[in-house]
Amino acid sequence: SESGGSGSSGSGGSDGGLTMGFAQVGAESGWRTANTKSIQDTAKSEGVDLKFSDAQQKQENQIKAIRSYIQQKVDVIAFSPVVETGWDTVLLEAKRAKIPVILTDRSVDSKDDSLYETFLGSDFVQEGEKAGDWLVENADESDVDGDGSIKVVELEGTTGAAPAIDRKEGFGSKIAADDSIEVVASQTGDFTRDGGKKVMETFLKSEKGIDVVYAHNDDMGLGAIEAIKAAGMKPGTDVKIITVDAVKDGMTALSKGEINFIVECNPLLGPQLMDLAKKVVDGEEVPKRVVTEETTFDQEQAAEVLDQRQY
Ligand code: GZL
Repeated sequence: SESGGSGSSGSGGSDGGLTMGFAQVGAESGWRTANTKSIQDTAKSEGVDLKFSDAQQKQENQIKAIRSYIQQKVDVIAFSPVVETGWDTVLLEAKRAKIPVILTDRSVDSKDDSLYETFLGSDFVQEGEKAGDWLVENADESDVDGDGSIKVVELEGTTGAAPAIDRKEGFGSKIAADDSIEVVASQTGDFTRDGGKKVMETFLKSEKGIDVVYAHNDDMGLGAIEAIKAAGMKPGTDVKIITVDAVKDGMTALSKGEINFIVECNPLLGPQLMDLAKKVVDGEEVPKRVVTEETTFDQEQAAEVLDQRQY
């Protein structure tokens, strides 16, 4: 669906500001909702004429939206690629139309980095490493059934998405330090709560002695909690849970001890995105890569900051 942007097309929006076409992934998670809000709120406060589309997690819809922005001759295109591959053709069309492109949140695997001006987003490999480090450091308490081995089930993000690929890589590289830790099952829950619940239900049937759940985002972790409770187990106690994002619902579960550790992934990219867009449209140099600031939370830290969280 496409919305917003009553401004004129071409250089300079309706009020002389710039016109941006933004092709969003979808509305699959609390993180995505917060990310969309940050972009839309900042566009409004910065006088950016924003044309916005939601691709319902389908690459073909994002490509369609980017093509429509090219037709409308927007000043700049920004998007979060739902998967890493398959973007070169449409990005080449934008380049030929002389419309600069900014990648936000997720990146593309294109060899030709002249197809975009800059990539603003988190370091997902590092997020996975932080999750793996925590498990290695807390291995003793994570061997819940005390059988000497730590059996992990992994709820992966959208297949082919940069955060799913990189969070898996980062986590795996760190737990390799302790051979008592083993990922016994791993499957995509597509970053949604329902997906996480369904996959966890199958894991609880197929795997005996699960000690830890590593979910690539809070929403799948919250879905897993529903399945764990339905199986008569206490999440955070009978099964340790590690997630990524630190959205409100995840932090609430963490403060209650139903999740044990959360790696933050900052969705509030609006201000940096609009700043980069203005620089790019004005022909100013921008760094090829801008990494977002973010941290980690244990139960006590979550309880401390919960009421100040913006998302
Ligand atoms: C990460 C972002 C991911 C979030 C999920 O930057 O792409 O997509 O971790 C969201 O919650 O669905």
